[in-house]
This record gives sequence, C-alpha cells and structure tokens, in this order.
Amino acid sequence: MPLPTAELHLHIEGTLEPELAFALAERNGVTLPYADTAALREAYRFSDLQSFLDLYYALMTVLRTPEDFTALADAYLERAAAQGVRHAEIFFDPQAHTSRGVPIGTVVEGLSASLDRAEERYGISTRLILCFLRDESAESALATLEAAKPYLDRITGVGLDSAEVGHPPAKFRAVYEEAARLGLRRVAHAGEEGPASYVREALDVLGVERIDHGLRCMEDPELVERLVRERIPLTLCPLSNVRLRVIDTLADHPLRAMLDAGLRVTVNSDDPAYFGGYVGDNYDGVRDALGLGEEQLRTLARHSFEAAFLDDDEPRRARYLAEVEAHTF
Ligand code: ES4
Ligand code: ZN
Repeated sequence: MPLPTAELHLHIEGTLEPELAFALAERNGVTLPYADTAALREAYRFSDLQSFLDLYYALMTVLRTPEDFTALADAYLERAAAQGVRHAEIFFDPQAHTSRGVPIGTVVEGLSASLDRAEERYGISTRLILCFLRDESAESALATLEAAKPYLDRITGVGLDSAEVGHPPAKFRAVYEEAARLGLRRVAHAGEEGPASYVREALDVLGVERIDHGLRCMEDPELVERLVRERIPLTLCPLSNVRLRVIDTLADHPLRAMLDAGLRVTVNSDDPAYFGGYVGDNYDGVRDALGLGEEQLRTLARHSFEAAFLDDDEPRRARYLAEVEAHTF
C-alpha cells in the first residue's frame, strides 16, 4: 500500500501522456510534428522552464472537446490512485485553451464530468484551481476570471503559473483582489526559477495561502523564518526541479533541509507525464536520494492533508490524517 497523500500541485494538462496525445490527435484531426510516441518522448529533454512550456503548450492543442478533458482527468486519477493520492487539487490553464478557440466551459465541464465520479471510481476527493498564465497580461487574467464566473461553484481557487522570471506577482494584484472578493482561495507559483523576493511578494501583494515550489526561499533566511512562523505550505515537485534544471540531481534537493528548518513542505508531481513520474515516484525519489526515514515521509503526507483546501469538510481531513498515522511502511 502506498503512503496516502494529497496532491496539491498538479497541472492537468501536464498529465497528457504521449499515447493519449496521439489518440486525441487522431480523433480530432490534429497533426503532431512527431512520428510516434517514442519520437515524442525523445523531445522530453528540457534545459529550463521555457523549453518545457513550449512543448507543453504545443501538445495540449490535441485537447478540443469536453470528452477529451474527461479522458485526460480519468487517466490522471487512475494513475494517481495507484500511487496513494486520496485528495487532488487540480490546476488547469484556461487561457491555453480559450486562446485557440476552446471555450472555458468545454474545459470546466469536461474536467467536472471526470471529477464528479472521482470519489466513487478512484476513491479520490478533488478540487479545481484555475491558473492564470503570468506571461499573459493582467487584463487577460481578469477577462479569464470574468469568463469563469458561471462555473465558480466548481472552482475552489486561483493560481499563477507559466514563465516566472520577468512576471512578478504584483502584476496580478487586481486579479487576486477580485478573486478574494469572489471567495476564491489563492495560491501562486513563486521561487521556482524566480527569486525569493517573488515568494515574499506573492504573500504580501496577492495574499496567497500556499506557495507552489518556493524552493528559492532557501536563499533568504528571514523569509524562511517567516514561512515557518506563518505556517505557509510549500508544494514541492522534486522530479520537476531536476528535469527543468532548477537543481542538478535529486540528491541536491533542499527538501530535507526545508523539513529540518520547520517548513510545511509537501511532495507533488507538477506535470507527471513530462517529468518522469507521478506523486509516489516523487516520494520514492526523495526517500532514496535524501535518505528520508518513515517519520519524515509521514510528516510530508501529514503536511499535504493539513494544507489541503478541505475546510468545508473537516471530518474528511481527519479521516485522511488518521490514514497517514495508520500507514505501515
Ligand atoms: C509548470 Cl513546472 C511549471 N512551472 C510553471 N508553470 C507551469 N505550468 C505547467 N507546469
Ligand atoms: Zn507547477
């Protein structure tokens, strides 16, 4: 039995495996510039975040109908369940679809058709988090939030992703203010490729409750102290950091140092189809590379459920936490 965990940092478009991409391309009459799945996998050698994003946006053009999004989420949930995921807070990038003529309703309704059955089929509770592309304008983000208004009963929060450097959190101040007014929870990617100051800014200007990645906070001891004091969860994605060359090898990952510093770190898979593994593979990777013991692994899983947006269902959170305590390695 895998360690039960909540996955809090997962881009649904990043779960598109080559086999499904080719199947959807065929179904939708989209031509991919790769001969086959093996040739596509050959392209998964990234030098940085941007080189990954270029492929990520190109490949997701095979997603066109509600059924495509349903199939995508079903495939993720099945794999996630096999690796211990009990609760998933799923990011999606509406602008990456609306910009090519796929309405946000197609995306939300397609994903929802899968998520509505996730509990009965896979034993996973779910939430949806709408992410704004930070390399697009603040106006585009505001228009996206406006377009999402008919679907807010299915959306728990907002996030901020895509190319980080040069697009500081403050660019989205007004969008996050509006999101807060609408009662949405707030998270943001910060301190992945961008500096520690972006982590601070995401907290101060955007009012985020969790930081996605946040790795580079380790360059700023005062910021670390604050994150510990304010119990801000950080959603780490170890295999992603290696594949995107944020660090050289898993053995260089600061996760252990972050745990030792008292940070509320969690383990997640980010874009598992692209980075070589789902959430259990990420746990196994850091366990082996950093020599984590059972109590440290249990702490990581406990953090994930404590950081989950389950405030509307505390009995469920308590059940999940009890599963973590009862887990035998
Ligand atoms: C992403 Cl790893 C990562 N970083 C920023 N934005 C993203 N979108 C999808 N994966
Ligand atoms: Zn991410």
